[in-house]
Amino acid sequence: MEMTFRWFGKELDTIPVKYIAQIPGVKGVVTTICNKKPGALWTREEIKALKADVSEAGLKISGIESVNVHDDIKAGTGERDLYIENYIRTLEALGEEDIHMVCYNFMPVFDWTRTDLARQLPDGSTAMAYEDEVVRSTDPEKMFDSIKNSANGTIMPGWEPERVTEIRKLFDLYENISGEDLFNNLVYFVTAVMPVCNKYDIKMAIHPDDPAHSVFGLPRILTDKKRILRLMEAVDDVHNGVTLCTGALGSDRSNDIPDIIRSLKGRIHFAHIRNIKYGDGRDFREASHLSQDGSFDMYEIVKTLIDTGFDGVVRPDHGRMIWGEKSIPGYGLYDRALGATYINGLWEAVTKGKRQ
Ligand code: DNO
Repeated sequence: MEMTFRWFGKELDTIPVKYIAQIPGVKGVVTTICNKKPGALWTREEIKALKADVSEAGLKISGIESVNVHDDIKAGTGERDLYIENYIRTLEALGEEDIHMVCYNFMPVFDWTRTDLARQLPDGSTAMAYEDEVVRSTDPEKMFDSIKNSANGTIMPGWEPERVTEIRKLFDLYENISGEDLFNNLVYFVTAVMPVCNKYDIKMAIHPDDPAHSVFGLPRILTDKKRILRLMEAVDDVHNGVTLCTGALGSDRSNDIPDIIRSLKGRIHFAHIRNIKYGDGRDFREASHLSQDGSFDMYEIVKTLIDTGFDGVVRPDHGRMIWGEKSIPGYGLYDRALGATYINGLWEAVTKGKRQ
């Protein structure tokens, strides 16, 4: 496995990339061109510049998180074929630049959703949390405001304030789109990008829906084992793969993560490893990575990845805000670095244990 760290680039991230190079075992970053709008073309020059920023710190780009998919592709409307063509050309440019893993999502309108970006924990740290009742009683525009106001002055990727002006239009776009339509549009998109992925050996790694159920009445299609396997079978190509996000999938407590890992053997190209702690009903809050702090058995998750031969890119995922740090919520340096170190420890223990 390749241990990495998410970095939002020198303009957006509060963390200098050279600090990331000091975390034990981290050899690469997953990153993106942050101000790129979904659907826009990435040029080789821009990718080269991003690579130069990363390699200056002695790191490599282990994958892109994300090349975002335009809502016309998701909804199957308007300029979808034009945006797919741009996506293909972007993949071609990434392939030419020797980048071989791309994470993306197919969630309508919003990327991930949380209702609280800084819930106070007893030890004085803060963590992101989700409360179903808040989503049910808030409208999406208000949600944008509250996210903007509690983002430590940073811009939350996926929740860029200017998007609020498009929200109404986007909700109209999806008004008559069913989950089945969304799934068919996803298959159409994945089928279209497979030839370029095969040519350059680019592994597409779709991120599951976070949380793993509908929010604001929007359709969701990647929430459990059955639905993910349906996508794997619909386009049965190793380049059509998955980001195994434990926190996103685990937000539905009926999802058995080790079982999902086993069923996706060979198709997991990227792992987001983090822990959450369940509250009532669908509510949860994020936790440190350690098993005993949350609801997941992190040892079992790492062991299952290793047992099934997973050899892809790994990163610690959302961390708490600790030691007075102020950064993009979920993406501080300290708690994620602790997470990377913990996952590395589990990895070493399981690997050596297997040899005996
Ligand atoms: C949240 C992340 C997501 C993820 C995208 C992939 O913190 O896991 O924003 O990067 O859904 O496109």
